[in-house]
Formats: sequence, C-alpha cells, structure tokens
Amino acid sequence: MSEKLHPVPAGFEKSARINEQDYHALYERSLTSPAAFWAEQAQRIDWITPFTKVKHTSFDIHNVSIRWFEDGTTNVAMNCIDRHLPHRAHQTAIIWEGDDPALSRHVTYGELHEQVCRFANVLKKHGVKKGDRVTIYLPMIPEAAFAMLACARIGAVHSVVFGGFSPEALAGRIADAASDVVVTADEGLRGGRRVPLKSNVDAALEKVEGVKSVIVVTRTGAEVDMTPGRDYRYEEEAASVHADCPYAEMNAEDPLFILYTSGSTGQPKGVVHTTGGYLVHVALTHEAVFDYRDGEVYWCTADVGWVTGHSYILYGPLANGATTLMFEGVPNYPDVRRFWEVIDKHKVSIFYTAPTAIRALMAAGEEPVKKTSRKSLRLLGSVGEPINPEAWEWYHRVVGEGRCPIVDTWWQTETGGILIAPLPGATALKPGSATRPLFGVFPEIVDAGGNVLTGACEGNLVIADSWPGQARTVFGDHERFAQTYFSAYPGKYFTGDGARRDADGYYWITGRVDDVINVSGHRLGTAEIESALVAHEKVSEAAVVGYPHDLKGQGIYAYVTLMEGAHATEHLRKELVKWVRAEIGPIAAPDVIQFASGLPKTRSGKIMRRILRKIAEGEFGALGDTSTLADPGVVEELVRERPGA
Ligand code: 6R9
Repeated sequence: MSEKLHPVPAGFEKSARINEQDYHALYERSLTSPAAFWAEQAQRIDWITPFTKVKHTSFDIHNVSIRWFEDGTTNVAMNCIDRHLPHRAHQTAIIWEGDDPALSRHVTYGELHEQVCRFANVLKKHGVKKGDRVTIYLPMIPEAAFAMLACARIGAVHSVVFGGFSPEALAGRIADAASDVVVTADEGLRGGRRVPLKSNVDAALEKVEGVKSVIVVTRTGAEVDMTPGRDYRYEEEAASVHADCPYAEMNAEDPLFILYTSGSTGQPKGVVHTTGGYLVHVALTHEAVFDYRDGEVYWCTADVGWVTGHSYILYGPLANGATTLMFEGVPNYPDVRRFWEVIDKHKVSIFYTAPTAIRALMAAGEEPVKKTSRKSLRLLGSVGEPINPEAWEWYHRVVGEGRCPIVDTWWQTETGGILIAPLPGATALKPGSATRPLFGVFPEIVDAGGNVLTGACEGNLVIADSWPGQARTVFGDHERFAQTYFSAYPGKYFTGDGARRDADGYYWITGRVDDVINVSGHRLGTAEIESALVAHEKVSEAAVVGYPHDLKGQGIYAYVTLMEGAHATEHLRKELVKWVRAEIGPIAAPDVIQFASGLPKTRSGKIMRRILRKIAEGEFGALGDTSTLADPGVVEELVRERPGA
C-alpha cells in the first residue's frame, strides 16, 4: 500500500481555517470536555429556545438512546435560509447545472426563501402536518431542495428515494414510512435519457395504499397520466398559495428525515436523523473539512437521493450560507470533459466526488482534462468507498495539478456527516487513507472478540461514543437499530467496516466486513438482491457476493439454483438481470450470474459465503477448508463452471 506523504501545501498551512495546532487543541478539548466543546459548536446555528442540556446518550444494548441539545428548539429551514437573508438575499444559494450544458439557473437566498415557502404551503394545503412523512422521488432539480427544505420548514419528515430506484423499491419505502404525500416529476433527464418518474410512481401506487396526494413537478413537459383527485401539478398548486410561510418551532430531537439504506440482512432500513445535532454536525464538518470560505462555489456531485446529497449538497452548505452547485447530469455526457467544463463555467473552488467517477474518467485519459483550465479549483474531496492510490494520485496530479489537497472523507448514512477525514490546513495526506478522526469522534479498532487493539493494527472499526449527527433509530423499529449497531461490540457503535491504523495514527478503511457490498459508491445488501432473485418463479435459491471490479469498486456476482424443470439458458440469465433491475433498480443488476446445481452449505444449512467470494474473485487456490461442507462436490462444480474460468 502506498504510504507516500503529501505535506500540507504552504498556502493552506498559513491561511486555512484550522491548522495542525488548532486540530490538536480542538481534538483534545472534545475529548476532555465534550459537553463544553459541543455547546460551543452548537452556536454555529441559531436556536429559538437555547438548550441547557448538551449530551444525553447511551450505547447500552438494552437502552440505546441518543439525544443532543434535547431541550433546545430551532428550525433547519430557518437556519439554512431565513437567518442569511439580511446579508445574503441577493447571493446565489444554489447553482443548478442541467443535463443539457446549455441550461443552468441561479437561485438566490431570497428566491430560495420564496420557493421553499410556496412549497411548504402546497404541502400544508395537502394536509401535511408536523411529523408526517413526505416521500420525495425527484431528479436533481432545484425543486428537490425546495421540497426537502419545505418539509423541514413545517416540521414534516422527508424520505427522499433515489430516482434510480424501481417502482417496487419505491413502494416498499412509501409503505414503510406510511407517507400519504408523494412529490415527483413528470420525468427525469440524465445523460440525455429520460427517466419515467411519474409512471414509476403510478406503478408503485398500485402496490401500496394510503397515498392521498401526488404532487408532480414539471421537468421535461412530457405527457403523463394524471389521476383526478390524487395527482396535482406543482406549478398550479404553487401559484395558488401564499409566498410566505412561517417556520415551525422544532425540538432538537424532532426527526428531520428518514433515509433508507441497505444493511447485511433483510430489507433496507429507514435511518432516522433529527434536527439540532445533525445540523450542527454537518455545518461544522462542511466548514472544517472543505475549509469553506464565504463567496466560494462548492460542488458535491452526489445525488440528493443519498446521504451525501442531504448533508453536503443541501444542509451543511446552506447552513453555512454557501453557494452550492447541483448537477442534474452525469460525468460523461455530452462527453468526458463535462465535470471539468462545469468547474470552469461556474468557477468552482471545491469539488467533491466519488472514486468510481474518478476511475471512469481516469480511463478516458488526461487529454480531456487538460483541455480545460480548472484554475478556480482549490480543494478536492472523495467519498463513498475506499479510493485506490492510483486514482488518488491521478485526481491529485491531473485534475488538481498538484496544488489541491484531497480530503478523503469516511462516513455513512448512519453517521449523518463526516467522521474521519483530513483537514486541508492541518493534515499531511497519504493516498488511500481517510487519515484522522474529526473532533468529538473516537474511533477504535477491535478484534473479532471485541478486544480494543492499540497502536498500529487492523480489525473492525467501531466508534466508542456518540456524536451529534448520529442516527437516532430505525424508523418504526428501535430494536433493529439496537441489534444492528450495538450488539456486536457492547457499548460501542459498530460501523460494519474494517480498518487498519498505521503508526502515525492514520486510518485506512479496508471495506465492509458484513454482507453489504459497495457498487460504484452505492450501498447494497446482498440479502436484498437475493430476495429479489428468489422472487422469480424459476429461481429456487440465490447467493450474492461482491468481487473486485476495476471501475465500480465491487461488482455483483450472483449464484443461482433453479426450480425443477427450469433450464439454465442465456435467455434466462438476461431475464434475471432485467428482473433485478425492475425489482430494485439498475444499480442492483448483477454483473455475473452463475447457474449452479447447488450452493456450498454447512451441515446445518448455512451458505458458505467465504467460499463463494473466493470463487467469484477467481482465487481457486485459496478456498480453505471445505471439509465441513454438506456436499464438497458442489464446490468443484462451481469452480469448473465459473463463467470465464
Ligand atoms: C457517505 C456514504 C457508507 C459506506 C461505509 C464504507 C464506505 C464511505 C468512504 C468509504 C472508504 C471512504 N465509505 N466513504 N470507504 N473510504 N472515504 O457513502 O454513506 O452510502 O451509507 O455508505 O461506504 O464502507 O460504511 P453510505
């Protein structure tokens, strides 16, 4: 592994918000006086009623309870909009860059206020009240931000569902959240292709009851079916309501949003984030990690359907009064220069993307990058999966021309915001390492027995105590929350990731140690894909594992056994790929399907995933002990018939 050290550039050392000394002082203070440290940090946001209690948390499996600033009240939309109006009403809050390079739009803080108020009034008109869940299934258009902030303004809880999810997946999330209002668009547009969002909603609503209103934003103007009494055009609704809407006074622990994410078992969980602590955490980390300065243009390429979009397109930047760029398109449309052209067009200073995009663009060579200037760039970021040192070096040398530090930020849907990352003015960088914990974050590495390892070591990553942005529960299932995150290592939050710590105290995330796979930075549970496969009438059993993939990080490898009488044909293989796309979405489509007469199982009937992973990786020599298998012959067959073996 590369251990090349990139020192803090001189310019950053002198002028960054936080230097090495500050980092140590702040970290020390957060460790020795956490309540005082967080009470100070909480002053970054405006409170309606100030809190008197800072931290009240327990990781005890029998009583998992996480509360921050619990007697304070505030409102997230007020913090992201209203409090900026006296000095930023004419400053751009959101730059929207369309899929078509000819389309862009600037939304000032003043306009944002009006748009969010109107959206909030439309929701109210449709009966949405404090605590109600609103499902948002929109493309990357400013209305997605308006809708989310409108929920926050009136105290409704948003559940944003990524536009790439299928009607089936959408239906499951609407049902779990018991949403009675859905916000969507006629169509989405990505890479020149139309995404039939409204018709997906129609299909989803055939499977779930209780949705009273569907609000349809016009994006492409395509003709879509409108069910009278249920479906409403957003533009007509917005024109009929008042342009002002007071913000609701929310308790710090009132839920702000639910976001569904994959785990190692069962269907995706609705991770719940609350109001005060979350906003403090994302405002602090957006400013510190990206060294954000007033007036800069900041661009995070994530989709608002993922947590990165929630925390670092919307809430963190807007809480800080930043100008945040929202991009509707994809990196290779109209061609592979798109990212760099957008950076030049809008004078982007800070650019935050995922390793999978960097690897794909790296494969297109240096020429397209060099055709652009990128002189506005000051800082680069990475998120979503481990970044391999080759991609890191290319990003640094070619995209950033050696002058821009790269902040490799490790965090999760459940953590709300960044927990481990370099600070550009403080931390010397090592390509591939997320480096050191931020203030108030206490990571530990434990072995399988739960022993805390010290010094340089490798094991499972846990966090020893709570931080304000932490998820509070799983929607409707607190027991599942406790079991998933607090049962493996009593008294600690288990991340599901493996990590190594080197002699300098730097963390190197090695990837998931559970049955979650990371495909192009998207988190997928193997159990979800398996249950989609076995829902097909010809499939008897399925086991899914990840395998190394050059561009995606991990690819999806599915082993499938068929029902009596079904035949393993090329046609069926294609049909199953299509089936999974329809059940979950294109991101879950298997890269490889291997038909098998049986799966390797222990005598007690447990599928031996370790062996399936090795076969998928093509490491036939390293299968280990197969003597405990019920039928060792199954493994020989799998190796013999592996596609491409
Ligand atoms: C923010 C986000 C979380 C999982 C996480 C880990 C992987 C994210 C990473 C990283 C190495 C980084 N991950 N950032 N691994 N280095 N900088 O991606 O949330 O979708 O919930 O995924 O992603 O495995 O556990 P989420």
